[in-house]
Amino acid sequence: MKMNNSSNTKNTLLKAAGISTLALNATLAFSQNTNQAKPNVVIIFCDDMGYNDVACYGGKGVNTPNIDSLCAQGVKFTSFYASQGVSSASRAALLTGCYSERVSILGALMPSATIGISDEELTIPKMLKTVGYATGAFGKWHLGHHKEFLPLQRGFDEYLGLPYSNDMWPVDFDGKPITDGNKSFYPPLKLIDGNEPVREIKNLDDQGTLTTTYTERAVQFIEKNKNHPFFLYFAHNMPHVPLGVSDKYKGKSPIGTYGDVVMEIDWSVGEVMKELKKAGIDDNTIVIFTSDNGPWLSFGKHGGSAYPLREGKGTNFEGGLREPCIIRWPNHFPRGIVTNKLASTIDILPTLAAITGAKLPTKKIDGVNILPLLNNEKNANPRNEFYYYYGGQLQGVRQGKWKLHFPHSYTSFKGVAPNKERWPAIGIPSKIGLELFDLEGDVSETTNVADKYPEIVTKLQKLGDQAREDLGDGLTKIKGKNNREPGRIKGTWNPNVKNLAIGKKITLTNPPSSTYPASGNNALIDGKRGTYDYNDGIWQGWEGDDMEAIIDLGEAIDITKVSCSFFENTGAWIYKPQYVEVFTSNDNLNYNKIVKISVKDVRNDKSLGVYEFFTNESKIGKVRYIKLKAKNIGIVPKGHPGAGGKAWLFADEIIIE
Ligand SMILES: [Ca+2]
Ligand SMILES: [Ca+2]
Repeated sequence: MKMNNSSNTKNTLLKAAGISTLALNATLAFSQNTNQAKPNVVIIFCDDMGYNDVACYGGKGVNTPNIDSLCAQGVKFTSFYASQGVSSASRAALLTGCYSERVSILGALMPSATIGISDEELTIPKMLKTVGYATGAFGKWHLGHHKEFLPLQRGFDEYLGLPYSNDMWPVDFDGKPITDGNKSFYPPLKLIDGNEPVREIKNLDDQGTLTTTYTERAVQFIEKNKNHPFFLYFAHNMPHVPLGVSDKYKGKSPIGTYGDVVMEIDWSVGEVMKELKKAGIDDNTIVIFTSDNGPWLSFGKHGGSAYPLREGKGTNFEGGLREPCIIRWPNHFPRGIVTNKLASTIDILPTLAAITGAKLPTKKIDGVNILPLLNNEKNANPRNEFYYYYGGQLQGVRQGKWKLHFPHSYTSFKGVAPNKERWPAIGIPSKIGLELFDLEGDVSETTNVADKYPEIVTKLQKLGDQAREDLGDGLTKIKGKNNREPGRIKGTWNPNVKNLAIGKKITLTNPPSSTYPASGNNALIDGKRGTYDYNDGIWQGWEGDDMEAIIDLGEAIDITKVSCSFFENTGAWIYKPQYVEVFTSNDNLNYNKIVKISVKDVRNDKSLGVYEFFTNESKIGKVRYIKLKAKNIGIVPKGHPGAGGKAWLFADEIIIE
């Protein structure tokens, strides 16, 4: 499709201005002072849908009459951004109104993840509950699969769905069970109702039931809550691979299974709209349709298209995160207008706050109220800047029509031929330098104009500096001042422990990996104990190496016990030590081994836990030096997708009593 070249942009703006006048004359524009009943809110959030995947955004070979009719009845955005080109980060941002870096949910959380969205964050459902909304989430969650992070614990009254992506299952791309390779280590994929698993998704036929199952529950939720305001968060697992479609749409699209799946999503949109009409509430329901990130191009025909945008999912080119977005609220927002002004999923929370009168989070957020845009107010431009983050790296900034990439690596799929049906192709490792693009004239990011506009480059670099100071940047190794902690599974232990070694001297024979240094030298004897998240900045990690620590208590003192805890999360390549030895000495030369604790069989049991190794003498005696050695298993054992690679050993804290 052609869009956003200069003449089209002009047409768009002219058209928008015309409708704006009409809307204002008819006093239909919505303001916060309305006395009407609070509107219901429906967010339909697709997974990996590209910019070019529905008919009203130029998609070919897909018949999407229901989505197109939302377009005709609402506001269509052509510069709307998911906050980041990857699932968990994108979802965290949508539900908190923050850049993902602020709430520290990055990338796609794997089945081995032990974090989730923090309970300290005011999510959209929690916010809307404060003003009387019923809340339901149906579909993909991906903000922490452990019970304490599931939707019911984060503001939703009801939930049915998959806890993460539909490809996180022990099944091969062809739908057959897998016994080796990456996915063999994933636990069975379970559909969760409330907090309980109810059904296993075992094969491609099961995948084909998801869209229908979610739609039925969404429709029931509307039926049940039609008499008071509700928030329906309908997050499809489709069209993320492995594609699954029911018989209703199998073979219906000339472009193949991907088209069938999109058509089934369109059917689902139609069912939701039908139910809203039937309940007589469609006029007072805000419907938002968008997606979490761009198309997964490595899957060829099984991924979507972001045409004419460059690249797709996992990158910070426009194809990675610029999404179709339609927002419809009849009699309030104008019909059938198109805006090319910037907006993002992070703007939805503050906009809903403005509409419903709910109080904004007290913590800092990044979203802005885009009601002026939705009301088509003259010259409205509530968001003029956007930061392109990915996994903690600030890879670019946009201001107005200008986009500056900071030098970074990415994987390109330009010109990469698709692999066989359902199997991913391998992309090309690529790099981009400091490059400036004019997104109005060159939406495909083809021509770097940095040399031509040095003053724009300088201006955008300054914006980048502000973002780095606030949220950090892995590319320039700047730590942000205002990143907040994710939710973590708390240990059953006290995070602050008494330890005779606090303030004493510790020497490590092998330094920990530079990726997991924790707080530095004294991390193992600082009185603080790690959570169930090895990434919490408290655990020290050794890759392939053993841990050996010598603690000097300064003088010989009476001690009764030495212990040390180790983290195990084999899905993340972290194993218990093979054995732990404890020695004591009074001269730092002659050591007396007091115990060797061996683990019979360190295996790939997919376990997650913290294991405490301790001496069991009732009294050790007067000693000055304590040496503790933990033997890394070294190599990841057979049967693990990482077999043969270096195993990790994570330790904290060495407690002397
Ligand atoms: Ca996604
Ligand atoms: Ca510690």
